[in-house]
Amino acid sequence: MRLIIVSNRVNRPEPGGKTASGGLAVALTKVLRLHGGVWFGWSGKVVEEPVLTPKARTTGGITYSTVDLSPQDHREYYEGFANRCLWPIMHYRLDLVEFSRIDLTGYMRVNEIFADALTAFIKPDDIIWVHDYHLIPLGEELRKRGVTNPIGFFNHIPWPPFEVFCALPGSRLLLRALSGYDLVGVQTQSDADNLTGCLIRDIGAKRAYSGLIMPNGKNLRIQSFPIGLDPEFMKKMAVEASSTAQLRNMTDSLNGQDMIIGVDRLDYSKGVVGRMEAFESFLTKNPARKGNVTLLQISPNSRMNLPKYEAVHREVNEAAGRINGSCGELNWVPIRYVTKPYKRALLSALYRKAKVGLVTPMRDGMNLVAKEYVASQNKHDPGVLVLSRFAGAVEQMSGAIIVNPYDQVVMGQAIEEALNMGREERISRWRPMMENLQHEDIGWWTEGFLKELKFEAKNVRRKFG
Ligand code: ADQ
Repeated sequence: MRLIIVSNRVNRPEPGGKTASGGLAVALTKVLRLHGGVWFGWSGKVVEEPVLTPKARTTGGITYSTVDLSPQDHREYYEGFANRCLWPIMHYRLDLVEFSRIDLTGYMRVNEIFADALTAFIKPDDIIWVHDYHLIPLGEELRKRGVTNPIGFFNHIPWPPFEVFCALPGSRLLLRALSGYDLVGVQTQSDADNLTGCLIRDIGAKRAYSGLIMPNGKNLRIQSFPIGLDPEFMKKMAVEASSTAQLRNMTDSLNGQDMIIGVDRLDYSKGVVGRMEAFESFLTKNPARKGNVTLLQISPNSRMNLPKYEAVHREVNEAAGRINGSCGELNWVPIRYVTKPYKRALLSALYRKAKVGLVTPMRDGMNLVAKEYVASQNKHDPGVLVLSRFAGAVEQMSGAIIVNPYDQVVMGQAIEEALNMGREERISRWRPMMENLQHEDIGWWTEGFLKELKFEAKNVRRKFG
């Protein structure tokens, strides 16, 4: 059985190419390395007259099959409906939603283009796994074209409750379209409950023993599958990269100071400004700490064509500048803020070096940085994870200090507690988190989803022939 992974963007490794700094790209690369198969989606190129037949290239057992987008498709589908409308609404930010019917039409059109391109090369034995909010209607479009293969969908970002999601004009269109899938996976139980609530209250789906019965009579199962990573690989990278010259230079520049780390794509959902202000609150309450601790915040720019992202970029720059100006000294800078993507090996060594991992999103589907930080630690002297109660990872990372990202004072106190925590307590908090990562790793996630998808698909075929 061949696996076809579909996502908006295909992360094809290019010699000397850029490091991917998105959770989905990192995770799907790993899935296909484990499994082999085809990865289909957008090439990342915008061209005036895109050819609709996918271009395919096979490397390392993975076939990368891509299509280009036209400027109009890119504007309406990707920047418009997906990122100006669905992304904020899924992160509970109704105030930031910019809905437009033209963008919704573009979103549906690109899903049709993807479905046409895919249908042409699907074989009877293929299993199809669609990823993320860009492609909610794709399953239904494939069904319209006669595809009867098992099709699963996984949403990497949160699913908000009825009161939020169903404020979206077009919510019913998207919810009904989910009946094209045999299985819908989300990150957490609360996402599963929210999506179920939307389906029942907005389009009248009914609860049944086997899941939900959609208005068209189709069965739909919704289940949480918290995404994992490869903790052993992360640990190995962290150990190896810790002895590189690059890391040594960085460590020398710290001059014995403790380091706190934050790593996020620059996005309003990640709570970077609040985190910097929490660090400021910590320094104000603990002036003796000035000069002997530093916050390293690594935030590569993302989606910079969108005004909201330009604004976050500005706000983070301003916060870093203001705090460095007011708390810094002639010979000490409190916040080191960099916007470059770094190689994963270097990131893992930086995580290992940091006494505290600050992961404080306002809302996040899972947050792989929290897991990467834990996996990179030295088991004899691990650092402390400070984690937002609104990151999906919180359901598995009970050894973290859990904080409310809207409360900078409490986050400041959490930084203090983390920096002062004794070795024994740090080990006893870290160990169960690492065991969980080892058990619920990326292989567990992939196999768990695919096993349930095959099971559901078989059930449906048995019932409906
Ligand atoms: P993201 O919003 O991209 O993912 P996250 O899960 O934290 O968020 O993943 C970010 C990834 O990018 C991590 O692997 C991190 O190491 C990497 N990264 C960040 N900054 C980097 C830098 N400067 N250089 C190199 N790499 C960098 C979405 C959802 C998440 C969900 C994932 C996976 O928003 O909630 O966890 O998908 O499902």
